Amino acid sequence: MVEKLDAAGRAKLAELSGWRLVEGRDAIRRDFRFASFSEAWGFMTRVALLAEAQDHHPEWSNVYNRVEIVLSTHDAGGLSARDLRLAADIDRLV
Ligand code: H2B
Repeated sequence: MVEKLDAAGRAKLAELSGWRLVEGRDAIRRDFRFASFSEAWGFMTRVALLAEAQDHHPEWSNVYNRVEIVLSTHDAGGLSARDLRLAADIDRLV
C-alpha cells in the first residue's frame, strides 16, 4: 500500500509550477501545448519512459499539439510522493 501525501508533502505541491488540484478528486493536472503533433508525441514518449521506469503512470490525453496529464496514485486512492516525483521529472522535460 502506498501512503497518501502528508501535510509536508502537500505543502510541496505549491512548488510545482503549472500543476493544479483537480476539482472533486485528490489529483493534480497540468496542460501542455507544443508547436506540433510531432513535438507533443515526442514529449509523451519521454513521459512514458519516465513512467515505466518509476512504475507510476499518468492519466492523459492528446489532441494534436495538446497533452493533458492528470497524476494520482491509484494504489493510495489519492496523491502520494510518487505523483510529486513524476510531476517534477515531467517539468524537467519541458
Ligand atoms: N500508476 C499510478 N498512477 N498509480 C498507481 O497506483 C500505480 C501506477 N500503480 N502504476 C502501479 C502501476 C502498480 O499497479 C504496479 C503493480 O506496481
